[in-house]
Amino acid sequence: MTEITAPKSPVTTAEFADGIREQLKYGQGVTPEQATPADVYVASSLVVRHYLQDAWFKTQQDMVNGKTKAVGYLSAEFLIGKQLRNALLNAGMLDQFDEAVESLGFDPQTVVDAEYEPALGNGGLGRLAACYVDSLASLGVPAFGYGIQYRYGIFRQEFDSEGRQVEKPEYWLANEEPWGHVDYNRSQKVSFGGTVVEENGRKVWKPAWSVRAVPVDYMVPGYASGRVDTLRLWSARSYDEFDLLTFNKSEYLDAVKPKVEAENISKILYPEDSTPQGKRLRLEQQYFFVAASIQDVIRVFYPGQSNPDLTTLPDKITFQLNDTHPVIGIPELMRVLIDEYGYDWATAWDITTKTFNYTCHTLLPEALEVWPADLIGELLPRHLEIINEINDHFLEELKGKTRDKEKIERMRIVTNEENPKVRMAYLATAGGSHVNGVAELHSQLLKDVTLRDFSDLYPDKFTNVTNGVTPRRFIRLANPRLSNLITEGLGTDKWLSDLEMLKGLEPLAKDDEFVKKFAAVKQANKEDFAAYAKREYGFELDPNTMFNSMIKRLHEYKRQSLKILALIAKYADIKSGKVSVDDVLPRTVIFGAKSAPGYYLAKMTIQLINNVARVVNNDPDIKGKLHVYYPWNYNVRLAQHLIPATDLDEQISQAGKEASGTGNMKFALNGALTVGTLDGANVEIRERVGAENFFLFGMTVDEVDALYAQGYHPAVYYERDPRLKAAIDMVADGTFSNGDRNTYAPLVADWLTKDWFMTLADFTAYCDIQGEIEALYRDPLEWNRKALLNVANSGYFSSDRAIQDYLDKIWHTGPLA
Ligand code: 26Y
Repeated sequence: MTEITAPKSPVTTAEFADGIREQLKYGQGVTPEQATPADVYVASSLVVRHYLQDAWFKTQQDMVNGKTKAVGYLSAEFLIGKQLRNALLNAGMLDQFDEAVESLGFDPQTVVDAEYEPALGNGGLGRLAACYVDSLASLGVPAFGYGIQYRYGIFRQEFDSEGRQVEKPEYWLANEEPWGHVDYNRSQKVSFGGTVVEENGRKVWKPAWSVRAVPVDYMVPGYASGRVDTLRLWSARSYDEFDLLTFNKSEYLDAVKPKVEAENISKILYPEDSTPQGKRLRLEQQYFFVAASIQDVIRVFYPGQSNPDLTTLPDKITFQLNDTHPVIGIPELMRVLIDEYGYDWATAWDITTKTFNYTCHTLLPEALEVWPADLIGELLPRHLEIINEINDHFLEELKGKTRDKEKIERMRIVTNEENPKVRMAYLATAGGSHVNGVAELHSQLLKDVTLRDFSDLYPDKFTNVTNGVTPRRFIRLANPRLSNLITEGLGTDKWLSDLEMLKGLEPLAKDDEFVKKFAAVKQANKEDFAAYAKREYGFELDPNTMFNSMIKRLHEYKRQSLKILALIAKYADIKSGKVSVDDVLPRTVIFGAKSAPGYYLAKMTIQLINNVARVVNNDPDIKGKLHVYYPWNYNVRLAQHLIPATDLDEQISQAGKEASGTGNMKFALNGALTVGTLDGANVEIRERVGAENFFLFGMTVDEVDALYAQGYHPAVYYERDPRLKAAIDMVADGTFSNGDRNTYAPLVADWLTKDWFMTLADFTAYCDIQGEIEALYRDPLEWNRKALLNVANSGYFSSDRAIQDYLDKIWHTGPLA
């Protein structure tokens, strides 16, 4: 079926079919005749696991017995997406699966569709973690992803009749889930609360309650590497199924309460992706998975040893902290080393700082986690003591490095105030070997602004690792047509494990015949997406229009409002006759975005987009030239369908706010052109694909800073550009709210008086570049030539390269021998 030579398959089609039959019989308890696609999905998944089992064992054995340091990627989120096809691809069984399933009378796509997507992440950070475990396994590096198996993932988004976001629980585990192997026998105990007492001159933590952390193991098969790493997601269970004493008094509900409370810990993924809410449960989650993971590592690497030599821990594993969420692991490892294994402070600190590294994913100061010391003291009293001691030692160390007392004060890990707070980013920086940002610009700003004092005194700690995405899921699986064309163009499929090989396509951009083939791929993908959107959402997309997508979390800094205002301006121009509808380039604008449930302006923006869609799509004056669609519940699956079908991608955040972006990389790799600001990884994408193949607009970081400093007055821009005025007036006058002028009043007021992310200041530049974009699009050969050059020059943005950078710069380890 596919022309790609996948990795050598460990199984024949006949064996695969036999395996499915056997699983159906003994696992599902149905005959092939009785089986539904969902049954065949479960059975097929178990067959894949079966064939991966030996490689999984061997990877673990080689890891424990060998000398190669492993990687422990600690992350509160792993947005892994559907597993079956990805595992089939990486293990080399795609064709065997297709043929086996067909031989049993089923349609492979229907079977694959029966999988429910695990949505265990909010957005970029969670998806990045998933790409990274894929690359670690593909490079043959021994690794664990450690996180939480949330019972409810990110909410399922719906829109009500007014176009407002409605959040529904995402109970993804409602049906049998064949990928996660629940391993009760490797459970860990995690404790909370209580007090610290001194016994024989030693501190002893007497916790008040404990939960059982049960590991759920997901295999992470590497692409063509023969290695299978582990994603170990912890699930919280109660130790006391029933409190019998209470139960005897027949207070049934009280008796089950402890169970409910314990299990609450892994119940739900917090849907915030920016401002840390000071939620006790979130801290419980963070400690829960990190404490379980640290114990697990000691179990795995020092099996059966009651008195292990933990000074060797930094040679066994390096922990990467995915943002501040797992940073409580630093005091936890200190506690384990000192209290449980009797190491002195200095030795424990040496081990700890050698073991941890920290990746920062933000520049928004409000997104850096800060915990009230009181709360930590209540939940983790011993940890608070240790954090205070770390702070004391750290301040001492600083005195030896600088005489600047104010600087030392600013660098406190625990603030000096009536209700002290613990700054987790500072704790991570002090308690680890390396700190990295996720794109060049971001890492620079981290050093110059966010963690400036730290980079002054510890310049060697700071480095950059630009993000990357896995080409297996985001090119090969998402875009098989383009994959085949790339393989044809390069004469090999090796690019799937060495993405810089895409460079070999560059000369083909001069070959009109090849460019036409490339254009045909895009066209076919657009037709596929139109069919998908019809089936899934009831939308009627015209694949003969430009597909222009903006998919990402809904945030003011990402500036979906800039996109929608420009669109409204265009609509207003047509309505007022300033622009003849016949001259308008047909364009279909597609949004995908969830908002944090409590984020008022973001939710109002969603409502506005939906209502602009309703009005514009139904206005006969527009003659179908402009269409707006907002498929609800944007997730990995929708991304995999939409990205390959997109002509123009929007990366229009305010300069200096988007740490990196990873969607931008996926789009460039799938041959979309980008309209974007000089922000995050856009900068590097533009450098690589060439300025002439990227639509740049808007203020730079320096210009943004200067404008803030000078005093920003958005109303000036409203008065200055009639297009902007017309657009905002149209929102204000009720055009998109059935005449009700109140509906969007808070949004309009924010634009005109605050506009913190300077949407209005960048509006004119954004509208002006549309002319350039449209002129190019009217020349399909030139457009596609540039799109092809984007593909050819984006190989750098593979997560394999990113992981190799982590290996070289931070982890200092590599593949298993
Ligand atoms: C603490 C809690 C509220 C929280 C939860 C999730 C805070 C942040 C997040 C998620 C952040 C996130 O997804 N950041 C994104 O990380 C990507 C991967 O590095 C970047 O590409 C992207 O620019 C950044 O916004």
